[in-house]
Amino acid sequence: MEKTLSIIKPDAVKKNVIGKIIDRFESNGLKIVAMKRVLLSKEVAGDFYAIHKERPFYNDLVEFMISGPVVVMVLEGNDAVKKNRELMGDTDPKKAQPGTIRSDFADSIDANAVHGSDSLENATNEIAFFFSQTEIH
Ligand code: IDP
Ligand code: MG
Repeated sequence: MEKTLSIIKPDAVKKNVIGKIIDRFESNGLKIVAMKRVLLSKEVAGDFYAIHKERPFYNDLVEFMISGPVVVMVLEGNDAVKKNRELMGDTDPKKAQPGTIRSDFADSIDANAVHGSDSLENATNEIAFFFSQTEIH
């Protein structure tokens, strides 16, 4: 069993498709073992995406992530990291396979509906960034 971090981004929360996205996870064998809806501060969003600090889109990404509430979740299941990335689809919704979350619910590469950890190591760090052990069951 693996755990991974998922974030439903402000664009998808505004579209009122939290339930539809969560259904993709639950229908594909992933279980939500922690969840909260939060409005990130600039500092927290900036820290979370610190690995992208040198990328040209970093400031826009941080501004976007604080533009409205997000839903942060820990997903658990077999191969959870890879399975979540498959369900999400390509970073660019226009390149994402039909039937993936980003293809179905996202409009652009900067407003792309969901975040998902890209490795087991990053998943462990990202989960600890948002949740204490007592919040994961
Ligand atoms: P990922 O979310 O598919 O793992 P990353 O390369 O880790 O993609 O990028 C993190 C986030 O930064 C993306 O989800 C997207 O919101 C944003 N992003 C990535 N590349 C670009 C870009 O070329 N232009 C604008 N935003 C981007
Ligand atoms: Mg990434």
